[in-house]
Amino acid sequence: MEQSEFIWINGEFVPWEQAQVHVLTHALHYGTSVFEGIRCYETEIGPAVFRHQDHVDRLFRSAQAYFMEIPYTPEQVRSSTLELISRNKLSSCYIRPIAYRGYGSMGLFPLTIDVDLTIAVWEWGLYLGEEGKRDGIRAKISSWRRISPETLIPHAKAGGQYLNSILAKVEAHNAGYDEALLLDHVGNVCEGTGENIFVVRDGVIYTPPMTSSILEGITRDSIIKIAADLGHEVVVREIAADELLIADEIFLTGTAAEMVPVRELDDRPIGRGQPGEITNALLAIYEDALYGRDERYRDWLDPVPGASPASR
Ligand code: PPE
Repeated sequence: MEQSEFIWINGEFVPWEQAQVHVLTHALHYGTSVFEGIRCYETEIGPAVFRHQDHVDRLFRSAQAYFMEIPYTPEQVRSSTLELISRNKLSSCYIRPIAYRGYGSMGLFPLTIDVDLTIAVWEWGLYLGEEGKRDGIRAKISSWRRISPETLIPHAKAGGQYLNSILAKVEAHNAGYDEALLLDHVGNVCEGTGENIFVVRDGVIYTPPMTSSILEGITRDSIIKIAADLGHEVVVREIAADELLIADEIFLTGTAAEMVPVRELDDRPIGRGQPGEITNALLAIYEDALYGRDERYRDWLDPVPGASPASR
């Protein structure tokens, strides 16, 4: 991976190579961590973090779901992240804050173990590649079902929960596909391994609701708003698996992946087997929003202080 200079650990800026944990860190054994994936873009108004506050808020909600008290305020996390980007002299990067049960004791009762917080920033390309974003990807419906609210907390972004995504991802990869789509525990469409899903049919845009065990994506929310502003009808409702096969367009959304058209599902072309019209129209405005080119969405940008468009 692309290294940067410093990582923030429990309030200190530590050189990248020294950012290490003990092998008996609780989270390493039991997955007791919660994290975020955020991106900073080099925008019209200088380096700025996209929907920063919303990501920080979700981090704290995920922590609360697993009884973790983060020993910093959301504002400290936000401002430390901005300072970290600035100290690393980055103008665009991926941001990974993670709160985790640290070193202290073993066993499944976690409440006596301190919660540590680290924030890392580095340059990271698109999850499913530039090519995937431009031409669309080939996806497979996974034989693995998404974690259900009966066994875990799908709305939390917690480390251990990603074993589910990993099973689906490797299965799809080994079968020669770019990405897996998971159904929820009752068989409705849920999401990709690290992306939410949208389906377009007869000009209407559909996406699964909270009750389909999705992670409530911030990119998903941005796309819903942009689509509505463009005058599209957006319907949040349960989607049956077979509706995917008769869709005109399908696309995925997430911070790491951004927005990715699905051109083929289980070896069948979706629509004309290439990114659809509505997908492309939304993608263009979403990119304008990310890079500060559309005034309507400037509120979504949190500028990195001290950096200016000319400071590259
Ligand atoms: N579902 C899952 C399971 C998920 O992990 C993500 C983000 C989303 C939906 C989309 O959420 P949002 O980024 O708020 O639009 N996945 C993050 C981590 C990916 C990773 O592989 O690591 C991300 O995109 O940063």
